[in-house]
Amino acid sequence: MGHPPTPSFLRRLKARTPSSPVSPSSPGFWRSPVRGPWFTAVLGTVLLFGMTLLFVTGLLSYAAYNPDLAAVNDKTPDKGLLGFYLFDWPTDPHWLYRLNQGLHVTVGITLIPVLLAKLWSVLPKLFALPPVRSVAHALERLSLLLLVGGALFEFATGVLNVQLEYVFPGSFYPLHFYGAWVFFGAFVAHAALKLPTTVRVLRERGLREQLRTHDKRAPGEKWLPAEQRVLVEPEPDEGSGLVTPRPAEPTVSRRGALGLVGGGSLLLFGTTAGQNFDGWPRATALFAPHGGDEPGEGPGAFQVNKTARSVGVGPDRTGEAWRLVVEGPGRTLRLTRADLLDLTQHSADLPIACVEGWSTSDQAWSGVRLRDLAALAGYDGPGAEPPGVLVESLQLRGAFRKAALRDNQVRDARSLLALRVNGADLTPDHGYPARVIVPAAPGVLNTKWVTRLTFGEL
Ligand SMILES: Nc1nc2c(c(=O)[nH]1)N[C@H]1C(S)=C(S)[C@@H](COP(=O)(O)O)O[C@H]1N2
Ligand SMILES: [Mo]
Repeated sequence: MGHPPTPSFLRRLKARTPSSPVSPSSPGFWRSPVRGPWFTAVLGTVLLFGMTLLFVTGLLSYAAYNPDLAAVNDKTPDKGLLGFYLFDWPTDPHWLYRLNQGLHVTVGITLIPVLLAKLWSVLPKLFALPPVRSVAHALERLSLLLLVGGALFEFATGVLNVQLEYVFPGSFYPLHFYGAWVFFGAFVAHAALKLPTTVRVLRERGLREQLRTHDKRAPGEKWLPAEQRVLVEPEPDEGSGLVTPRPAEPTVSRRGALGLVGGGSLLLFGTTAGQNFDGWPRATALFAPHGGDEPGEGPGAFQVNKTARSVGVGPDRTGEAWRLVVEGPGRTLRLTRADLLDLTQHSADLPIACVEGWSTSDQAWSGVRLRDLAALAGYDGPGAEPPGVLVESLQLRGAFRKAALRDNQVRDARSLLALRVNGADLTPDHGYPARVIVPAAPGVLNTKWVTRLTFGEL
């Protein structure tokens, strides 16, 4: 019909039909051939176990603070039913909190690449249209919002707390605690919904087969042209919405992609785990808080949370003028450090394990048993069992100046008001003249620079 199209017409036509869909809601926008049900299922399975471990160790870590014991410990007074599981945190084994919190923080940090890869693998679904197809679909998307938002929130608050030493002092606990429940609710629903598909996909396609990379090299030839190489096996979509209808040329094989994620995780693990030990391993914890701090040498050369100077504790208040007030029903004592050293001294090998995820090996503490001090305060009659205690520091500003210990913690023979560590007087940074040390307890309950113990009803 008449004239052939002019070159300028063709140019304009081409401009109007872009060669690639621009909207992220069109399936062809997402072109990585790595995406697919199998890749997502593998990452999802790792997270199923990993996130469950994080949730359980998180709840345990929360219980370890004795939040149900006294208002000074409780940063979440409105927890209501969410505190249903709280129990008396035990004092055995003495490394319990060290293990629990080491796992919580180390596994959490290690899972960051897996979480990011999992979110990347399902990214196209975030933009899928129509946004809502039915009531059920709307509910599912809402639960995904809580799931993804909750996961990112928990990782962000956790990492910030670990790295920046309490950017939100006090309020970290409610944020991370309530966030965990929101996340885990959505996580359980999501896992239940996706488990059948995940199991089937993983069963049907063997790991080894999926990780095989085909370069389809013809005999005698070096490489086939790029478009004939298959680095990633095509994978049936099965309505998952994950497989791209317009695969781009692969830049990485599926094995390579998983290797990248695993390698990232290994790198984070290798630069985090060392903070759970003294000596040279600690130097490998590059991303650990206080990473640059040198614990120095000598008996007090193990990790310090807050130095005496940083919280304004000076020799004017820890020297000769210092007294320990021990209070019980109808009895109040004021003791000097010399008085305390005259009492029977006991020792215990115990670690410091911080909520931030770092811990020390066992240190040799010595001092007066808390239960002996309870006896002095009046719990010394026949059959008198020591009660809990409120511990107060002479520190005037900053967090962690007070903490409450439960009766089981006071009664343990290894729970000390420590005066010495590793054969020498406590250093100022470790709480001179006296600090509390309790087996299996989180570091925050091991109050430094103690000036008052109040035994009895909390
Ligand atoms: N008075 C007081 N005691 C305190 C703290 C504090 O800031 N002030 N920090 C607590 C925390 S969070 C930890 S982990 C341990 C650390 O003890 P360390 O500094 O001797 O290693 O001390 C605990 N006792
Ligand atoms: Mo801590």
